[in-house]
Amino acid sequence: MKRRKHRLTALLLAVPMMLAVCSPLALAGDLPPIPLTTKKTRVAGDANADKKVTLEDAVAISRRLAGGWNVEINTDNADVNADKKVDLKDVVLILRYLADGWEVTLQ
Ligand SMILES: [Ca+2]
Ligand SMILES: [Ca+2]
Repeated sequence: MKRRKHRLTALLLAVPMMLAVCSPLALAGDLPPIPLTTKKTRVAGDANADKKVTLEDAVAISRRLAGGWNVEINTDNADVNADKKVDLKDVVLILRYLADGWEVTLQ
């Protein structure tokens, strides 16, 4: 039952993210520039550098990966599994982190 709840939560998080990624209204120029981080200011998962880890971060990374949007991300923050690359694994980890209950630690 608990596992089903987590899957439902992840699905509920994924649907608006995909809509945001695919929306024709979500064009370049709608996001502010992303500041660089230092080790002191790094927040794992905070791809848009607003000091919070939210669905917007997963959307920003997804847009960047999809191409076609002029989206800047903070790659240090976005690489949440510390494998030196930003890819869909990082997006999934952020979504699982936000869904809670997956015991995900963002690195
Ligand atoms: Ca953020
Ligand atoms: Ca990564």
